[in-house]
Amino acid sequence: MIITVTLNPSLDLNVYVDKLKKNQNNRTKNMKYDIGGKATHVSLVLSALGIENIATGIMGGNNGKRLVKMMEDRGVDCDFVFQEGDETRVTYIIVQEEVEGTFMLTEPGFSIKTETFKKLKQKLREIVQKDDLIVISGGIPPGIDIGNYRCLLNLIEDVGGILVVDTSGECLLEAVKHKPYLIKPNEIELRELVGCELTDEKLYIKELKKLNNQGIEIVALSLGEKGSIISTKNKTLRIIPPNVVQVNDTGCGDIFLGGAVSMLYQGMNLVEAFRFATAIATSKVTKMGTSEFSLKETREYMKEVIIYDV
Ligand code: TA6
Repeated sequence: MIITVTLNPSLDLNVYVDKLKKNQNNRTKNMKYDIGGKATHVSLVLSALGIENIATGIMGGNNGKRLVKMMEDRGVDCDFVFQEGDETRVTYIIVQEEVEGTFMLTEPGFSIKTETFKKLKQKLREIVQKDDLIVISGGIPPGIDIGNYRCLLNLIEDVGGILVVDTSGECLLEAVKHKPYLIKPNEIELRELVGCELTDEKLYIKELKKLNNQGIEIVALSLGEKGSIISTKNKTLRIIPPNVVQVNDTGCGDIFLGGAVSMLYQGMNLVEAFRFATAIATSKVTKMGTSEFSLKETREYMKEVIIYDV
């Protein structure tokens, strides 16, 4: 079983404009609510592929109910802890139709009560079985500190869960200490983790190998539209995605992780798992929303993904 944990989910509101103009009235062309990413997106990919999974984490209010309904409508088995009296946050993504690139405005999210966090830990104790893959993505909301985060990772390990972590900053620094099976930093997150400027891919690879030698089986460094570098102790892959028009890049990293986890869980080798991951993220970037992708397009894009050993 795969369980995805999103501590600070978001209801995404995509706002479409021609091109943002400063100090002017930017009339929107369309607005569309979508499922906010992080581990929720991993569940969307798993469910689209018919792979059994449970999406959990902490939600609140009507936004939370709306988000759960949107996920259930896409076949995800949701089992979130709801905190009464608070609303799951909304993230605003401004999508410019005339130029590539988006602007994302995120709220911190509501403060998690001690009781709520206890309920989440209890839920994980109940549902996590030995050798389950536990995908925990995103940052920690107010009310949860790094000590709580450490406690959560320890709990997952104590019940025999295998960690997949996609996070940043102090959470990533903490997660690395738990030797997760897979982490997926981007360039900024890796630089922050190692605490130095990395000017070329050779330096990236050196740092990825250090992380492998610290016990992290797979490090997938996402390089956005430039692709990714996938590193294990005895293999380094450089992956180049197909060249497509980017409509909305938000959520690509999460869908990429969903693709990789789906394939690795089914026993695919590293090359094929990340070929699929790259192809599904490519499909996603061509879509207007933050959680959309097409498996049919993914199968086509897989033929165009370039992968070579470094
Ligand atoms: O990674 C994409 C995404 O999950 C968006 O869907 C949006 O919800 C945003 O990131 C939230 O970012 P944050 O880092 O605040 O959790």
